[in-house]
Order: sequence, then structure tokens, then C-alpha cells
Amino acid sequence: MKRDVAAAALLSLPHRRYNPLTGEWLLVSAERTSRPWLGSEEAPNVGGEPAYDPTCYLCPGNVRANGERNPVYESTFFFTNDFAALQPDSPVASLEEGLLRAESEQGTCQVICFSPRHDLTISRMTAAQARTVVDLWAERSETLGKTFEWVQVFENRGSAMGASNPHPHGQIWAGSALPREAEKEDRSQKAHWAATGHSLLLDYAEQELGGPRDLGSDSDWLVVVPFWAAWPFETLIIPRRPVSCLPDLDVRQRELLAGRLTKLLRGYDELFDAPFPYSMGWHQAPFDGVDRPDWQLHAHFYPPLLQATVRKFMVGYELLSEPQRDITAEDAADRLRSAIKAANP
Ligand code: H2U
Ligand code: ZN
Repeated sequence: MKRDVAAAALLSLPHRRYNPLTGEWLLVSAERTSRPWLGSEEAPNVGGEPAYDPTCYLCPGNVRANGERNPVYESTFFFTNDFAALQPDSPVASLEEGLLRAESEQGTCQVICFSPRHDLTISRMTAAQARTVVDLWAERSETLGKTFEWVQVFENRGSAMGASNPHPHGQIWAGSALPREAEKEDRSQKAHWAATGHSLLLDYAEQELGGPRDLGSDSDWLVVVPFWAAWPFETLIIPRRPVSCLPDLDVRQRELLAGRLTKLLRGYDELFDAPFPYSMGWHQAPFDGVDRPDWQLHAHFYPPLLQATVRKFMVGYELLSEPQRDITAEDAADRLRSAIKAANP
């Protein structure tokens, strides 16, 4: 049975929202957060790390799990992951037997340290320090993009998201195939460009500027809780001018990005007054030598927490039907906006 209601009323009812970037839907059912929770609780992430930890495998001068010693680095540092999931010299092979298909994959995995300081998370950095992280992301992408088509820059922060070490670090996995998420975004952005002659994410940024999900913007960047956010406090960072990959960011864009990032991350830490766990990463155009005006660079932040010690699980309905969220993107944006303001006086 279908009844028509005004668009505004629709958003306060259980409803589905469309993600134009992936072509997928999700279920939004606000007002469910008051349900009782006797499940597992996340240990609050207390922080308070020392500036140097002699047992940390990422601190300068320390020995890693494979016996190699880190240099006494003073800014950023990267190395090939000692337990890499991808190998560059993996032989090319494929299998096709009825419905069974497989392809070998070539690639490499690197670990990137954001700072020699064990305790200096991006949220605690000055914009100038965060700028060195932006430059590292861009330099690594440019170099790896010469060999591999897909360069995935990402960071897992906090044990709730599987980070193995509090030392501020991220990873880069570069491979020869377009992975699943990239393939979806590739298809959607191409289709929007073909239909409208515009970039999907630039059109989206234009629509969100100054709106209820806008968390802050400047001449070059927009930070927004996407209308289709699946994780409670998910955010999206979009450059406001056409740019398809990290190496193409100019000096001004990099400087402003460093400021946006530290502001957002301080806001995240402020939200539950504790270091905030998340997985974040950049989606940039495939490095295949083809000009891609349709593909707009952007970063996703996927934090798992719903409350200080209660995480969102993508289980049951989410796994079997589609993602579901309990607070609306607009409510999440209100709370994040206040936290960002409080954390950046
Ligand atoms: P995460 O914290 O996001 O899991 O990243 C840490 C990576 O560091 C992980 O992929 C690698 C692990 O394989 N690592 C090394 O390469 N050398 C070490 O000595 C320990 C961890
Ligand atoms: Zn360390």
C-alpha cells in the first residue's frame, strides 16, 4: 500500500536513500537508537600514548617484525609491508571452468608512517604537519600509479577498526585490477558524465553546499555527511574544482585540505571525548593514462561508533539485504558540526 507524503515528512519515516556513487540503496530508520543494548561494548580508546614507544614496530630506529630496522626518520616514512597481500611479480594466470573464475593479481602493499611521533595522530597535528601527510599520499600515488592501475590509500585508526598499532600510520595497496568499490564508482561517474556532461561529485557538492549536511567548506573543499551515509558518522571530502587524483592537487588545495582534515578529525575526537576510530581512504581515478574528467577525487571516512562504547555492526539485515542506519545523516551532521566547532575554537 503506497500513500504519498510530503518529501520532508518522508525523511522522518522509515525510508530508503539512494547512493548515486555506487548505485546502491540503504534503509534509514531513525528513532531506533533508544532500543536497549546488552551486547558487546567497545573499550573506550583512551589515547595518552608516549611520544616514543620502544616496543613499537613503526617508531624511528626500531626493529620491525621481519628483523629490519627503521631509519631514524624525522618526517614521514614508508616501507613495503612485511606481510604484503599483493606481490608485484606474481605470475599472470587465469582460470575459467563453468561458473568458476579466477585471475591472478599483481600489486604491492606499503605502510606509511605519518609522523616519527608515536602519539601524533592527524587530529593532533598542526595543518603544516598534516600537509606532510597529504604530500606523502600524493607522492606515493604518483609513484605507484606508474606501475599499477589502482592505488588505494587508506588508514585504519583504532583497534575497533583493526589498526594493529596506535602509531599514526596508514597503508597503500596498489594493484593491477579495478576492485569492487572502484568499479561501482567508475561506472556511476562515467554514466553521469555521459548523461549530463558534468562530474557527478561536483554536481553533488554544489547541491550540498551550505545545506543541512555540510560540515564546513572553503574555496577548495567540501566536507559533508553524505545524504546516503551508511555508517553513523560517515563523511565525504570532495575537492570543489575538477581533480581526479591526489598527485594533481595543487599547493593551495593541499594546504587547505590539511586544515580541513585536522578540523574534521579534532571534531571526531571531540564527539565522544576519545580518539575516534575509523577507516578512511581516497578514491582516485585509475592510473591508466586516460584523462578522466568524470572521475572526481574524494575521501571517505567510515567510523564504526554509534555511541562512545557501542559500535554499529553491519550484520543481519545489512549483510543479507542492505545497509541500515538509526540516526539520520542530518542528525549526525548536526552533532558533528557542534563537535567540530567545539574542538576548533
Ligand atoms: P594496520 O594497523 O592498518 O593493520 O597496518 C599495519 C600494517 O603493518 C599491517 O598490514 C604491517 C602489517 O602487515 N606490518 C609490517 O609490515 N611490519 C611489521 O613489523 C609489523 C606490521
Ligand atoms: Zn611508534
